[in-house]
Amino acid sequence: QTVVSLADLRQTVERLALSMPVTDMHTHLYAPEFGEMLLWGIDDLLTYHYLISESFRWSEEEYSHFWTMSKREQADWIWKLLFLDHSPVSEAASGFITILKRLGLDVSSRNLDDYRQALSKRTVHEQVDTVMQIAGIEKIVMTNDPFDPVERPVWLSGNGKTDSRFYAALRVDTLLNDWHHAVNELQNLGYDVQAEWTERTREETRRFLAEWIIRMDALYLAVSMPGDFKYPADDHRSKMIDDVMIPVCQEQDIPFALMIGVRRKVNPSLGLAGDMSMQSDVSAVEALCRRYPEQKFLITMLARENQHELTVLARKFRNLMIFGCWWFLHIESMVEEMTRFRLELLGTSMIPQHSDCRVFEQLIYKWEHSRRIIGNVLADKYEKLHQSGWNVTEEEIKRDLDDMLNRNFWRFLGKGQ
Ligand code: RAT
Ligand code: ZN
Repeated sequence: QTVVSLADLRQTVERLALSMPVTDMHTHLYAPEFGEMLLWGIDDLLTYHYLISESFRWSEEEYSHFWTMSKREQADWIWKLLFLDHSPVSEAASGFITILKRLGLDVSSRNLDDYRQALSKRTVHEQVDTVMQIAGIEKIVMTNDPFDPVERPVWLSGNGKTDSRFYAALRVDTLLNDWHHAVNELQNLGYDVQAEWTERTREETRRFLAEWIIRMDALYLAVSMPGDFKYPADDHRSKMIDDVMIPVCQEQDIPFALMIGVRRKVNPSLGLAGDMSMQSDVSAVEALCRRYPEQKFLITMLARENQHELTVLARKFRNLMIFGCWWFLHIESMVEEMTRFRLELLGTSMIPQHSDCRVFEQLIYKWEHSRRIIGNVLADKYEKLHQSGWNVTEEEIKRDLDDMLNRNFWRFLGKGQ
């Protein structure tokens, strides 16, 4: 095992950061078995909700008219506004260009129909294989909701688990954030629940979760929370967490993932693109970690202002794993800033990124952009060590990257290979 010389250090770290296999621990992607739920191709890429909100900044178009357009028309509209009339310098727009380039399309032609045609020759299976290979993604964790009428039958028919590259995460937003609706859904699925928090309701909600965790082989429970999420509090969320989520997670031996700091629908006319970020109360996570030391929590927050405090909290609780640069933080400047202070506060004992992809080819740009930054920040740290006489080997660089891009997640789950 030879040490990497200072001259080769940065290049070696970059090469490995760009190529080490990744476990993408939170996405909105689906295995091909999920049919239309798996979005891919040019028109889905251009109608990504991140690009929709950026486009409206350049247009007087009625929101309602946009939503009556076909997907192809929406894509044409976005392409013109964000790529032809202005330069695609934003993270999401430049990401689309990275995708075109890596797929081997002629970026300089700016010919959207050529791109469409090139991709339409591919089958979904070919595209999934190609993209995973280009992006170096080995394992993908989906976002799975038993209340979704399109998704549910795939699980009930046993087809949800056929592709071993894809894993499930059971999303529990409705149970925590819209109990009224959840009661209806649970009743329709045959669970004996009612709006009041009775013992029978608690039991049946636990039974529902346990059955679906087992059916999906879910790796963790997940929820997104508004910034004003408080814990403990005298409210539905705290009762649901204490009486249902935690007991079920403990029994099934899986973590609970909380993504905190979203303010939904600040502009409802924008649909999915109309959500905003807000500051959160880190002490809610602190209280959970202290109260349930045996329970693992995967946590990410949406406000930049919360990141440092949350990272410090991870120094205090080993049952807390921070992950990803979520949503509006998934831009190069924030990834750089966050990765740097996370490394400085926690070393490599964190999960620096997840993709949150909704459209399959996005794996290419989201990971390429982040891998480059992670590699660069890490290289700075190794160079500094080198100056003090601490030399790393290529094996050690691989180990460190493997921890951050892959193994920390599995180890935290208790499934470290
Ligand atoms: O990043 C996104 O695409 C958001 O719309 C959300 O889906 C968020 O990531 C979430 O999981 O709630
Ligand atoms: Zn998400």
